[in-house]
Amino acid sequence: MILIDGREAAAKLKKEIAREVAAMIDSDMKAPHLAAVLVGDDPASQTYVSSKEKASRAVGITSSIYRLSAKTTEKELLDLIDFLNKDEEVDGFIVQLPLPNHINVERIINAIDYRKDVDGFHPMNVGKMVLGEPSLISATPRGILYLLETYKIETKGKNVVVLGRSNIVGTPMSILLSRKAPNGDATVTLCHSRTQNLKEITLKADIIIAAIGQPEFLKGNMVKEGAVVIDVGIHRIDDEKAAKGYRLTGDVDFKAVSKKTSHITPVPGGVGPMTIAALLKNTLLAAKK
Ligand code: L34
Repeated sequence: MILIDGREAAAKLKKEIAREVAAMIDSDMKAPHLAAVLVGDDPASQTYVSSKEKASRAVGITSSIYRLSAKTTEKELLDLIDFLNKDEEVDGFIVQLPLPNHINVERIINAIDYRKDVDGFHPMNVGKMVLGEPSLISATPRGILYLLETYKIETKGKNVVVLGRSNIVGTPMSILLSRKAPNGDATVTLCHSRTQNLKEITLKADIIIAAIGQPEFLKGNMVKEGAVVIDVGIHRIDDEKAAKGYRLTGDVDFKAVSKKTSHITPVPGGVGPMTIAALLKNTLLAAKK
């Protein structure tokens, strides 16, 4: 069993990004600038946004964070988006999800200038992605493609099962893997909460992408011998024995599933760091446009 090291793969990608940023600065361009908007005080979101800031700085990307209270109105958030759309200093920005319930996520995403939408969530980027046109691609699926490439995992002609149909991960992942492309050409089955006989389907998969949002959902008896498993889930489980009072687990029962896989991603240290590296890559692309 090969453990896919997301931290190592992310470090490699970040090194390439740092080189490109340095070259931009050498040719008298300004450094790319990524802004992040964080609404409320969800502890996990705070961790992810701080990691994004740290990673940006480490590769020479300028970073700024707009921290807003959980009581921020939709109008106030839309005004900030309008400001960031117009701010010539900012090449790309994200609005960290989830947002408080009183804010309509679609309306927020639609308000972002798609050229600055480094999350790749705007309908224009999603549409271009579906059509195979150059676009900003959602960071988590993009990061997973990098992981598969790095570990030379062939997708062409393989049976891939994607668990979960979210706009951010499951849906774009299923489209990207089925595209006519070097890291696509797979036969993809997208499974979700209404899927019947799930186990029969997952047992046929050469590659399983678990993005269903339920801790340890994928069990050992659902995976065939020699499969590749990518765990997108990240859950904080209360644990008195852990230093932080919680431990992290994914959507995969790692202990049982890893006994069967040829390759598997851990949580933490798998997909998470790649999401951040892919976001930096998108920021670089947005800055170069
Ligand atoms: N707008 N919202 C927007 N864009 C995104 O791309 C995200 N996502 C998801 C949640 N909301 C978002 C993230 O940033 C998930 N996500 C994310 C990013 C980084 C990590 C996990 C999720 C990460 O760094 N994970 C570490 C462990 C972090 C910890 O200690 O909690 C890991 O090794 O998996």
